[in-house]
Amino acid sequence: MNFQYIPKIDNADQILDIAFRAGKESYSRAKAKHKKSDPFIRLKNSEHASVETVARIIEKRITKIVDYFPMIDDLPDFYRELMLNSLDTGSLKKSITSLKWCSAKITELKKQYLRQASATKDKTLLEKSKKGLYGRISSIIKKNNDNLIFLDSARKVMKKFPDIKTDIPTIAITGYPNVGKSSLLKAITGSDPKIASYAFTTLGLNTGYIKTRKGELQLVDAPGTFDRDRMNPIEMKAVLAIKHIADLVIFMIDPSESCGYSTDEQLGLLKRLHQMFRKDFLVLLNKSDLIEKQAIEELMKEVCRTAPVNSVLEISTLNKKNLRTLKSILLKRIKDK
Ligand SMILES: Nc1nc2c(ncn2[C@@H]2O[C@H](COP(=O)(O)OP(=O)(O)OP(=O)(O)O)[C@@H](O)[C@H]2O)c(=O)[nH]1
Ligand SMILES: [Mg+2]
Repeated sequence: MNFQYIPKIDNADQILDIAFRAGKESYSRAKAKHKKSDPFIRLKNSEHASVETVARIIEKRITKIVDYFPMIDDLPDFYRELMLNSLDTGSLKKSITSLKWCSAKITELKKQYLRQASATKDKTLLEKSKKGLYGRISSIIKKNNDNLIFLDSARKVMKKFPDIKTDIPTIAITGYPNVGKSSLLKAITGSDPKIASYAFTTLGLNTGYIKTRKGELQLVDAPGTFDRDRMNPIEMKAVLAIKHIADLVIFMIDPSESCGYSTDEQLGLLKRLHQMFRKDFLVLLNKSDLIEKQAIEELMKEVCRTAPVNSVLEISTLNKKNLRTLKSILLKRIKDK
């Protein structure tokens, strides 16, 4: 799902300004069109055109805003929990309801005006009731200014939601910073995440896809150390992705410790994540190009003592060691689910 393209939401003054300006233009156009008509009919037609335009523009703008915000209860679990954790969803629902009411009210007032205007033969009354209508429209929209401002701030939060598919087989790649998670994503999916020799390079959830016979396999680079008391917004998104979307979790270890974390620390995180998520885990010992075979074998035994994971594989994203094997393991493990 993608929330990245919700357009900016105007405030009350901006909406009114656009609507009334367009109303004025419609008025002038209608006046020019009915140049030869009786002056009262000409006025009536011009006023009608103006009112229709003002109401149409406001109704259209509000419908667009309302349509962009999804019904929270209809969202997939991942996005629903993400919304609940990152937004005041009560205020969101209230703002949307209020805007819907506001649009319906403006439609009703417009119809009321047009009925009265069609019936009248009094020029002063015609002009007075249009003035009254525009006054009420302004006041209704201005009363909703806080809702419009709130929705625009919600839009900015939602823009940062990751674009993840929630209905295809998915693998989450976890592990300490700098162990090579993004390098793996790039090597096996061809996506192009940022890779660097310092920790916390990935500041969002990168995704990559592998084509399979039945469709696609999604890989999500889920960065973070997942310290319960100090989780940042990216880690929170990663936790939700692992919890709600991942069918399999890859835990990546850097046995060379060039990532800046000892193997003991990394095994500690593996244990914690395994207990936290209770999912199917596959452990990868990356950067095998930097370490002796014997050290790798010892670490494999250590991994199995730490957590009952289903398989451990040594790889190197640098020289592509075992990446083909890994791909076929992933496809098989996902097929079995
Ligand atoms: N020697 C060697 N270096 C590797 C290997 N895989 C990744 N690296 C290097 O390790 C560093 C970190 O790689 P990233 O892919 O950015 O690591 P990450 O786990 O995504 O890091 P964060 O985004 O900070 O969590 C980079 O300098 C990579 O070039 C490997 O197999 N061998
Ligand atoms: Mg990364």
